[in-house]
Amino acid sequence: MVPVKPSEITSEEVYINRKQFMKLGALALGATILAGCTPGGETKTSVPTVAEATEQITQQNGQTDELGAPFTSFKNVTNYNNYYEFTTTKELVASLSKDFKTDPWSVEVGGLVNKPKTFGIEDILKKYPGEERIYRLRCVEGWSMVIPWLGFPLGKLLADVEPTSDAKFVRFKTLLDPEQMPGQNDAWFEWPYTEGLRLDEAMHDLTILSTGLYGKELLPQNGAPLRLVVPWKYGFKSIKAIVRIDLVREMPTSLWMAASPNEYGFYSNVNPTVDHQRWSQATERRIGELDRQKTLMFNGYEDEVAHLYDGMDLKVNF
Ligand SMILES: Nc1nc2c(c(=O)[nH]1)N[C@H]1C(S)=C(S)[C@@H](COP(=O)(O)O)O[C@H]1N2
Ligand SMILES: [Mo]
Repeated sequence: MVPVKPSEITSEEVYINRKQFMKLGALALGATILAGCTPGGETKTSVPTVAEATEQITQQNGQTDELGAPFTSFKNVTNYNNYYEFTTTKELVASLSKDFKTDPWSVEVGGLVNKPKTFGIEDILKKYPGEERIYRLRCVEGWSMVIPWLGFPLGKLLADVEPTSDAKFVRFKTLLDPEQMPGQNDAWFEWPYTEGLRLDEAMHDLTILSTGLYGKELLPQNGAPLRLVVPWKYGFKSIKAIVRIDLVREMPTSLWMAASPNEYGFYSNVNPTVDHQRWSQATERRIGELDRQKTLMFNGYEDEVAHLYDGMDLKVNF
């Protein structure tokens, strides 16, 4: 990964990828889009008008990830979201979360550590300057984005609280506030949203706490003011609006493991050879594009992270 300085990003720059420009023609001829549609999966996407498709493409800024894939437009990154605390309708998260209060905000870091600490969000921003990380985000539902995050390695913050030798896992929790987050009245899920990583996964340099994207502060829909990003795992591991981080001895149970243990394992590494019980994970649709593409092992970060799972059966530890 070669991080790009925020100052080098010019999201206003107009860029029309030739291949996509040709596809606009196909759209104009009335071609249809086949979106994955699964219960609890990706919502059906209607065919965009030519004007909408043109807008999507011109909002991309010509920059790409290290594999040559263009950034997903700011508009799509901030208007197509999963955030069950607000709604399960991706297109409505932005409007329903717009007044979510992120200031004041504090994050308690504790459990099996020598130096537990409660951080104000302003302490975090000051102590851990953001760096640019361009990562692919692959949702378990079969869609993906390329997002220029701002953030810092989680490992830096964890080192500062000094995990004890008993600490084996890290557990994260989202704010519990049903008044602001009406989705938390849905008794189907065990709120607050909870996620976990093994300590070595949490300490890996690719694992970041994000405070922004596209060179700007995070918006509520993307998990403001602080969210996790673990690019080689399915998107649901990247928990939003974090208020607690605990170092623990036992493997934490995530919200998704509790909701459907046969479908969502603890590891949830992106793996095209291990299908979801209800759909294939072999391919994905990049938001803003029409065709599906092959899903890469560990979401394309195999060289960096495969060693973490040496000797493990990834079909069992899914
Ligand atoms: N607290 C919380 N975090 C969450 C979710 C959620 O519903 N609640 N959804 C997850 C899922 S399924 C995905 S794909 C990503 C989406 O992040 P984005 O909306 O910023 O693209 O957030 C993850 N983090
Ligand atoms: Mo997701």
